[in-house]
Amino acid sequence: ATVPIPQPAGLPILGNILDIDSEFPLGSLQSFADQHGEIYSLTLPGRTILVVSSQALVHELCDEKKFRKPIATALQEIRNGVNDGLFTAREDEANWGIAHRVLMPAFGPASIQSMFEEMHEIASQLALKWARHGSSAPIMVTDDFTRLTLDTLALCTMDFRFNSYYHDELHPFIQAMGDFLVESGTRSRRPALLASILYRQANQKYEADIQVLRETAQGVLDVRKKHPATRKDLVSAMLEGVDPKTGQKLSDSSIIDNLITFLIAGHETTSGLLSFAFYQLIKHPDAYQKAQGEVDNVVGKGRITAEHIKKLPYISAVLRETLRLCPTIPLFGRQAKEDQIIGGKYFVPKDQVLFLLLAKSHMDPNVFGETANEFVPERMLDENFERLVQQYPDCWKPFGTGMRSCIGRPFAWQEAILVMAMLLQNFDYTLHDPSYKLQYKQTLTTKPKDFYMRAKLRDGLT
Ligand code: MNH
Repeated sequence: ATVPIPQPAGLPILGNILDIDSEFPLGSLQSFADQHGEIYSLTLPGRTILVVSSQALVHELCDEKKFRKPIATALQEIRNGVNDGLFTAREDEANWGIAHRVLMPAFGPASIQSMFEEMHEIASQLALKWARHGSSAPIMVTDDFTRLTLDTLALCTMDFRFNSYYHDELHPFIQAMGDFLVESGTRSRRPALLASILYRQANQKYEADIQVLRETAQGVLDVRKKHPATRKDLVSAMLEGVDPKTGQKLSDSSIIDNLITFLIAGHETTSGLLSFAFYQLIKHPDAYQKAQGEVDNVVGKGRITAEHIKKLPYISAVLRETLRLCPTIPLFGRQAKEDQIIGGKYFVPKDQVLFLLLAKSHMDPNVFGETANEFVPERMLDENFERLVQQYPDCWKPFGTGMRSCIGRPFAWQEAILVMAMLLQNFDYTLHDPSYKLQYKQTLTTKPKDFYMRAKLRDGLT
């Protein structure tokens, strides 16, 4: 027998839409979970979604035989700019498989390691900036890390320099991408009927932004076609790669879709991770000492090299624990392939969309015990982490699941460890405003809001 799925009371027609904070929807989803438990249903204009927030239910939904990635809400709108690129392709679209098989090797270990020097270069630009600004200047953490992650991604994968640290204004591409993402989110919450009449100006700006994105990507592609592969990177893989299964290559428009996709998917997430990691370390002096001590022991005062990256387990644990408490993609979707019963008692019809609320399941007390809400990097040290995910599968899912999980994970990991190590090696950090309380800013991803810190050089720069 099945039991009804709890639902917060709402209004006729509008359903629960007014109960959801449009600035910070995540906060509303979390408080519904506090009130209604591991699963609840939300009624929005035109559709109903289910939200799950326990490790046990998340684990069931990660079953690839029973559930797939849905393309709904904001992802559906992002298709206006990038079509069936890797992130936004539907399961049945052939271009996903072609791009996935062609691009996987570009994210293999050897390939990622070959990007180390260019990652190091951009990280050094940031360190230089902080050194020059001096120890009392407020650092807008998320802004500086967004410049870092975008410049790193574009340089390493496309041989393209945004040079974000050398301009006050962000590159037009970056501006257009930001506006495009925000508008995609907004559009997904607007009633469709009114959209084309009432929002003409917004729609024109949206189209113009998409134009900027596609023309910039086209420019990257043109340069490479004129000067064929002087180096092996993502763009060369896109141009030369042949899909072993179909024998097909990526079309030019598919290359453009995917170049923009990588720039979108590959920067805010890592930038948010680094920002939250610094917040957590500043707030937890013990962990801070251990992380900095590890860098001092392993790297010392010399230059960080690719070999050091695997020898910094505590830094790794800090990053894992940060993504547990502050997953920068705080929820992702699943869709039922058939009628199902989950949790032994909840009926889920075919095609139903469900959200996995990581920002809740990552703190499941059944898994993480009394310290579920606390920052304890030790639990994420390799041995403990392995044991945890074996005993409670899918209890840590910041990179998504199954065949649609993050292709950029090894890239993000190497970059994040390098940046943490270099910045801890060279500076000491404090909050700019000692009374700062963590708040979230939510776009497609989440990051800390209004978080400023200060960086004081320890010795000279290395
Ligand atoms: Mn990433 C998919 C999280 C860094 C490129 N990424 C996903 C998903 C999550 C995710 C979650 C699955 C979303 C879904 O199911 O709808 N990604 C992250 C996090 C970081 C990250 C938390 C950093 C920390 N991602 C990166 C980087 C790149 C990248 C860096 C590029 C170099 N991610 C992608 C792409 C996909 C993806 C591309 C889509 C993969 C697919 O569907 O085949």
